[in-house]
Order: sequence, then C-alpha cells, then structure tokens
Amino acid sequence: MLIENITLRHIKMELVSPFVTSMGTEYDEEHIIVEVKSGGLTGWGECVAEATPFYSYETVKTAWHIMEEFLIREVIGKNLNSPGEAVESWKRVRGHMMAKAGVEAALWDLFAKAQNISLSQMLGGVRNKIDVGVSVGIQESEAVLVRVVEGYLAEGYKRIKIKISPGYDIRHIKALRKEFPDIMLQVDANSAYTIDDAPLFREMDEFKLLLIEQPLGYDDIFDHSKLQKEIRTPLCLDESIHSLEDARAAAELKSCGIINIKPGRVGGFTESIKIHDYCRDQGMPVWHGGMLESGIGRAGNVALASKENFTLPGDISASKRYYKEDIVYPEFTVNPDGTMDVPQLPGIGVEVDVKQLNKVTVYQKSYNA
Ligand code: OSB
Ligand code: MG
Repeated sequence: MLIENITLRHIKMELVSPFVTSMGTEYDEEHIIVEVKSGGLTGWGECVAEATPFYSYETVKTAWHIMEEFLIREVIGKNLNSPGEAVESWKRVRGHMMAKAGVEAALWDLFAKAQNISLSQMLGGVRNKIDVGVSVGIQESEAVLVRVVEGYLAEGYKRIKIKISPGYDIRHIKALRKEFPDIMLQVDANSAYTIDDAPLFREMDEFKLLLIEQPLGYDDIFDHSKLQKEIRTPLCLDESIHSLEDARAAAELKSCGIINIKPGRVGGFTESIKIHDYCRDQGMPVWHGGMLESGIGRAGNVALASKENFTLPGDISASKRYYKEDIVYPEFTVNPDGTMDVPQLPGIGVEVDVKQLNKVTVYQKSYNA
C-alpha cells in the first residue's frame, strides 16, 4: 500500500478521577494519535508515551521527534506490503518502542481495512469476547479502597489490580481480602521497592494474589529472579520487558511466572506476537496491560488480547472508567459477566469521532511524500 499521508495529533484527555500510583498522580492523559492514509482508506493508531518520563523514558515530545524525524520518513511515499516491513525499516532506531508502536498500530489498522478483516483476525485472535479487569489507583484510605473496588465488582470486572507503594501495601491488601476473600486480586508496584524488601513480599504470599507486578527496578531482570526464588506468588514483569530477548532472559532466569504485554512498551503488535508465542511455547501465561488509552489504542489492545495465550484478564476497562467521553463510537463497555466484546468490523472495528478528537487535540501536523 502506498503511504500517502500521515497526521500526528497531540491529544490531552481529562481522566474521570485522578490516577495515583507509586510514580505520582495523573489528572489527564496526553498521547499522540496517528492517522495514516492510503488509497482512500484511513488507519488509526495511538502512541502511549505520556507527558512525563515517569513510567518510561519516552514522552509525547520524544515520541513526536522520533516519529517525525526517523519513522515517518522511512514509510511516507513508500509502497509497503505489511506493517512488519515498516518495523524492519526502523531497525536502526534504538529503543523508542512507544513511538514505533504508535505508527505501526495505524499501519495494522490500515492493512486490516484493506483486507476487509478485523484487526483481531489479522493478529490471529481466537475469541470474540475477552476477560477484563480494572487497575485501581492508590486511594486515600482502606475504607475508600474497599468502596471503590466494590463499585467495580458490581460493574462486572473479573479481577481487581491495586497499585501499591511503600506504606500502602500489606494493610490495604489485607483490608480488601477481608471484604472480598475470593476475588481475583493482583498488585502492581511500578518499581517502588528493592530486593531488601523481600520479607515484605514473602508476607504477601498469604493473600492468594494472582501475581505481583514489577516490584523492583524498572529495567531489572536479575533482582526479580532473586526475589522470585524467595516467594511463592508469581512475579509479573511489566516495565522490564521491551522485546522478545527481554522475555527470554526473564523466562530463563526465572524472574517471573507471568508477563504483562503492552504493545506500546515492546514496539508494537509485531513484537507483541513474538513475545506471546514465545511465552505460549514456554507454558507462561500472558495478560494485556494498559496505558489509560483512548478508544483508538483500546481497540488495538482488545484485538491483541483475543489471542489464545492471553489467559488472564487484561487491564482493559470500559471507556467510562477513564474518560467522560471517548473519541470512538461505539465506546467500549464491559458486559455484566466481566467480558468485553472484540470488535468484528474491519480494522480496529470502531469509528473515530473526529469532532470529539478535534476537541481534545492540542496540536497537529501532517506529513506528505
Ligand atoms: O503499570 O500497568 C501500569 C497506567 C499507566 C502506566 C502504567 C500502568 C498503568 C495502569 C493502568 O496500570 C492500566 C489501564 O490502562 O487500565
Ligand atoms: Mg504495571
């Protein structure tokens, strides 16, 4: 397909409630929407780099720079046979996975639409409904946490993940377990601890947690393998996994029992599929993480999570859990049984609400061959 035109939009969307984690508090989410045009078709993607370099070193500004100067130049005016060909052309660019994933996602949508198949089908999805969970930020007290979780359970969510940080961990897990002894519960530390905290994680073994996500350094694989040997609960890596090679290192070192896949963190769907397939062959479950995406990124997440080895519920929640108004229609909803429907229409399977998109756009720029 001849890549005729690409438009980048810096968007800023206000969250329905502040999202508090060990990394800080987010009030709104800034991402980049990528629009690719070819032969009358339009592909959409979302780059999940945030305004701040607190989760990843990438930011909206670094991603824009990399896309504009290095990624778009490789594909604009070119005749591509697949999204993978674009990924291959970006090989010289080290890192900057989120920038790559944003452009790649728009290409996947474009190619799926050209073949008149859903993105799920193109990615090799095997389900038309996926199990979903919700990621709950740090709350002001245990009582508030219990109430917030109760609300999400009532909406149908199949599993709850709570953010933890030093001083906001054991007590809060205990309070939740007392109230909800049998729910699927997991925790995410976003690298707030060190290996010296091993005794604290040993204490967590008694709470039947599904997993403990990224307790140690954001690029660490080694100390996680030491911690995993000391506890029974499976560790799950998020921040540390940027490629198939990282996944292989983590599996061989037994640094975790489970991997969280976010296409943005690993450079896109092409790499996500490699990690998914490798983990499947190792007998290691994966689940789909989230970056507070708008409906555009969410659609891609839902499609990817329809693959067979995504056996644990993802951080893929309804549009309204994040934003008052989404930029796609129909917006994403959770079914009473805790599942979400996988769009079946061509490409991402939802329409972009351009009027709403314009409302949240801070700055935009188009690139032609
Ligand atoms: O660590 O999984 C994380 C959001 C932004 C950055 C990092 C993370 C998260 C979440 C939210 O946990 C998941 C979601 O999109 O629902
Ligand atoms: Mg995480």
